[in-house]
Amino acid sequence: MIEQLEIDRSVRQWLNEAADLIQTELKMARYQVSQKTGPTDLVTTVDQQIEVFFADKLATFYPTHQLVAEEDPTHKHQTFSGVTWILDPIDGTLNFIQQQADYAISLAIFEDGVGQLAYIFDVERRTLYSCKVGEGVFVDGVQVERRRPNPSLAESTLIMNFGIIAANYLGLATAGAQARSVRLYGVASLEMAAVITGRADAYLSRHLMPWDIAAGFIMANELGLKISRIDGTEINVLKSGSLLIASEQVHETLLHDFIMKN
Ligand code: 2AM
Ligand code: CA
Ligand code: CA
Ligand code: CA
Repeated sequence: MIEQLEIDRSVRQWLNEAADLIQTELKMARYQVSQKTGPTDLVTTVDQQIEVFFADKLATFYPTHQLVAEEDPTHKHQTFSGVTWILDPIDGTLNFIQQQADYAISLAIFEDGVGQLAYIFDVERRTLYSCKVGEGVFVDGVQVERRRPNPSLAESTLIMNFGIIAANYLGLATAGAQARSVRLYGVASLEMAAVITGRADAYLSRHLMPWDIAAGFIMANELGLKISRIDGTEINVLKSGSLLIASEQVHETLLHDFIMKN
């Protein structure tokens, strides 16, 4: 078994250092932006610096642990044996660049494929969502209730991507019109955190990567929330794909009354 307590202490310190680094770069406007696959797929020098920061920490303190992360092609380990850290150095890069808010560091630690530790750090708010498996999910040290409201669709707030809404993909925009409200933040980890803490009842996205979902996946399972692909199938965190995370009744309604019928 990994030393949960020791790793947790280190990670919390590193997240704070990383957040300081991000905010300093932002304040000094020192960072550069470049395109990856196209004009909406951007990376900044800060994304890369944060990934290097954690890669260096791992190499120094946990050299046998593997790193899976977004920006460096050498961080694309494909199996789950041993201890694997899954990192999104900045989730919500467009928000970081355009809004200087609503972006996060997302980090998950798996041992032989089993989630052990998870962190989503909302950098601008300095809000830390954290989970040691078996001990619950915490927001800045305050435990998230495991028992939660289980609202109907009509009483729910859904978070979904614009692509889903624009295409009425699988009837989900129709479902949104029947919900209480629809929101869209552009940062998958914090959108998952909204469902995890009960500020929203579902989040749906069509194309997410392992580092977008890994930390939220561990937290959702810890709380007994429903988490699957949009077609209801099981998630393999190391694979990219769609996401449907929701409280029980809304998950069921979206799946059976909309997704399966469209
Ligand atoms: P990123 O900022 O780390 O790239 C935006 O809706 C959310 O989806 C963000 O969390 C973003 O993560 C993620 N995402 C995953 N793949 C994406 C892609 N190809 N283009 C834009 N956002 C993507
Ligand atoms: Ca990206
Ligand atoms: Ca991301
Ligand atoms: Ca990212």
